[in-house]
Amino acid sequence: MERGHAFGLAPADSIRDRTISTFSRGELPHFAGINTFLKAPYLEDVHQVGGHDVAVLGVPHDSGATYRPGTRFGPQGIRQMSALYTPYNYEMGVDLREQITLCDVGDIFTIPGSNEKSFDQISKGMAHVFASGAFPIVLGGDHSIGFPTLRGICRHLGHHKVGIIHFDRHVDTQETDLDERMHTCPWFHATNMAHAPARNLVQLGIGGWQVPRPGVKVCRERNTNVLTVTDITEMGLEAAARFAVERASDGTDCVYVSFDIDCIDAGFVPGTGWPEPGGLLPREALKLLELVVRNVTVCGLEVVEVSPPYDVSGITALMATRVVCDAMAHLVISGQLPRQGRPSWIQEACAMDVGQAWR
Ligand SMILES: [Mn+2]
Repeated sequence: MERGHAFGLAPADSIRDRTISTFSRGELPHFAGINTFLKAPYLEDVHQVGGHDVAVLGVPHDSGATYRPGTRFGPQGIRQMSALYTPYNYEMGVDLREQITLCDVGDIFTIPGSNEKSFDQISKGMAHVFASGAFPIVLGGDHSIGFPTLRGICRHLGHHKVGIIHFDRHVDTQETDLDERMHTCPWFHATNMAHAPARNLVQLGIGGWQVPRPGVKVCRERNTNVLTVTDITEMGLEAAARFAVERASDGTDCVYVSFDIDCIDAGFVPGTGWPEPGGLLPREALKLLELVVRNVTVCGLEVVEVSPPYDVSGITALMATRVVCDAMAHLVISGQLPRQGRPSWIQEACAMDVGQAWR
């Protein structure tokens, strides 16, 4: 309140609730204000990012979309819908504002005409946030960004290894699509990096009529771990999560979670590039996320493929908000946040074998 009054003036005399300010400063009212994620402070100077437990960064890139674009508006769409949320979750007893320091560092400057230049920008930004010690949460963007985000992390892993838990209807493992590294391709290139072995890639929710055969071939050649929606529902969420945790953690030091919003049934997430019916129910996806995040050492999270131009009432962006907020709460409950010192797998020094060009 002091801050609200200092920066936004005390309210008009007729206002009985004297905690209100004249200019909206802080959370209330939810419909007012400048949208950062969850109304977190906007951090203009990215050199200061290491002073926070969590940094949200937008990656407004959709040049990797092979059909419906629009995910360049994903970060703004998610931020806008996140204004609907308070930092408090009744069921989990977590208050994110009280328990962690969160900032929004804004967006990466992506280059719409070039996936490769955008990838270099994304990797450089991700490496900066990751090396600072702040937990990175990425708002996509199409799924092509999965490769450069993880490449940024690998730059600072030293000799450590990272597993990937990938929620999606699509395998996203082919080398190229339409002659470029598109959103169907991130895990082919990510698992080419020595830090991210393909045997630790777990793919949850795969299925339907949009899984390209070139990608399936790569999954088989590299022995990735695929669970379809049918697998998950038949074995049960607990067993599916246990499988994911075991495979992703086996021989690795941390796990990157890549959540494609289209892993959820198209009826709940129409605002996405390749909607596919028959996906996970929201509560199934959220429960899987809980069982995963609480039981592995997570080094970063991305939520991708929210396309506001195709969205209805912002429900897809709202689902992404929910995924991000739930994940943060699970990180708090499992003791991963706030960070108790710097995790040993974050190395200040760059591993120079991971990309030379984007220094
Ligand atoms: Mn997908």
